[in-house]
Amino acid sequence: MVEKTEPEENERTYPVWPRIIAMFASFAVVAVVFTAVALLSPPPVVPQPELPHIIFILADDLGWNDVSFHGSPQIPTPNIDALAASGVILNNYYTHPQCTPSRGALMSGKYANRLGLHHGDLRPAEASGLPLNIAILPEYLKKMGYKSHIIGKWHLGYHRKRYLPTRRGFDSFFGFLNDNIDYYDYTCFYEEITSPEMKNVSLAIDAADENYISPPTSDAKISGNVKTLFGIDLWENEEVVRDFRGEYATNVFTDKALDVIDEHNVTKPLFLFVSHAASQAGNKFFPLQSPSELYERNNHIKESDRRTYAGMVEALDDSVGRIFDALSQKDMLKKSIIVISSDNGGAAEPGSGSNWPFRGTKFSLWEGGVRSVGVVWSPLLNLEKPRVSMQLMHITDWLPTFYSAAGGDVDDLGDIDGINMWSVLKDDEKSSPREEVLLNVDPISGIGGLRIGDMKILVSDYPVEGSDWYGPSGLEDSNVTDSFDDWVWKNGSFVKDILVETGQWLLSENDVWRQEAMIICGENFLPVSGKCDFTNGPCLYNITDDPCEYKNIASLYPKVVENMLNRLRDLNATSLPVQTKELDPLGDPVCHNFAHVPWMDEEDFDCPLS
Ligand SMILES: [Ca+2]
Repeated sequence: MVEKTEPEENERTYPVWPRIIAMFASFAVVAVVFTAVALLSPPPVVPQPELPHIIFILADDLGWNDVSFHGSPQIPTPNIDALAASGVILNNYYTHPQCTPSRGALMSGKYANRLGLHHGDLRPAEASGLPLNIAILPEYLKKMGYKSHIIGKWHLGYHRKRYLPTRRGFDSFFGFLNDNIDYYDYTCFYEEITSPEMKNVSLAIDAADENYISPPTSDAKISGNVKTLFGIDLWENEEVVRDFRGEYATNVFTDKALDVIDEHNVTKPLFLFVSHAASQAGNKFFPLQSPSELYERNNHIKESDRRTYAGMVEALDDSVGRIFDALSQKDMLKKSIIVISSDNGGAAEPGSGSNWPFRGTKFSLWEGGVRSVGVVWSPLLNLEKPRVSMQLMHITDWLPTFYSAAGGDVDDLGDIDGINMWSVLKDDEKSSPREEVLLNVDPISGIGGLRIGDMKILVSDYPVEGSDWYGPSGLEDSNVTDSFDDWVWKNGSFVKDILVETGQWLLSENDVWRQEAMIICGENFLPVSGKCDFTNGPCLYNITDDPCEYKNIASLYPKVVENMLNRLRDLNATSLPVQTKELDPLGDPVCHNFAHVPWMDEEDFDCPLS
């Protein structure tokens, strides 16, 4: 069961020490002696672990333009911005284009194609998962003495119990196993067309976000060729939590993270993976779900869905603030590395996220799909001022980076694709050791993308959906009047307050810093000569000069195209077979008392419709 955590949300509490002093003072005469002793004594020294605490807060589908530190004057993210303003903004940071591939890459340090997870997301009742013969981040950290906890989304397989996070190095798990849940009732609904003939007719369904598109066609429904999987997906370790609903998921996951921090023995290093549902759509029929007070907070946003979406993002930002506050109260910050990352770009079309001014949306290999939100903050970086990093980085890099920060030898990690960035993150002068990023290569869709240095190549067997530039820019209904910083922080920020109080606030000049993190591309003139048409061959962009992918320059650089295609083929040759499988009818929650479970390890169950 979920335990409510005091204090109430947004109610700032203060360090324990002054409260202890105040308590002593209320005891009459005898206590005066103790009070005097307490006032004269230095604060107790909290023992620190040798190794850093690692707090990884992963947002789901958070778009480039859905945070204010990239310069969007629409959704204020005062806590994330405060971390960015005293940390490192990762402005050349890539992920894969959707959930499962990115999460597999994060956990393993390997590109998704080397996990067999490169053709889309795992679906419920699909007997696939992150390969068991690959060691993952919490397993490596466990050997170093870490306590590891995952809260929120897993989405890396569960058909057998041995795929559960608690069997993969995590000491505890509270969250869900599939792609998405309803933010209030913790059910997961999934639906797909099962007949091969109808799948061909509805090809767009495979390519789009199942959370946003219309349900399968009425023809498919009439013919009975639709498979619906619907059930509870909330877990505490290896038990289904059946009787919990009615509280907002982002707040519940945050409460749980605070419990973990509160109960943690600070002499041990902690790996806390808060894998939020936010800001992905929760439910096919009611995709955008925000607490009403957060909807009200953003009344400057006129478009209703975007305003609801802003509330989802603000809940996420509140979560960052509360987690930071909890770490501060436990005196853990000085040994902490905190990362905020999205797993892919925003669901801009269809959807209410925004990657503006980037091109494309979640699922695509345009920058809007794969160039993701990233921030790292840590006193261990020894920064003298905040900075915007243009050092090329990929989500696979976190495994060796954390391992190195914890004093490990990255050679222990074997043949991974991730590169240790720890020393580079500390030093703006160093160039990134990473020279290329495999964005993805999918043998089924025929879509592939690779960046080497400034250049990026994209290939596809057919025109790619979601290839336009989607708003909102945030400029339409902004209510920023004078200082952008004042607007972002007008309602307070736990993170900023704590950083200022503890002398760790690094910003010396308001507003200017944001401009460095903004991508400005100018007007899209779409020259006919530079249009991308995949039926004519690959498209090539100089991402450094043209981050918004306006001008396809493939015809100007045939040798570059040839070399990059060869490299893409080489990387494709390292792929494992795609794991995507037909849905297993025995995995239907209807067989398992209305819950998504590791069905292949269930002994007694009954499928009424089979
Ligand atoms: Ca995602």
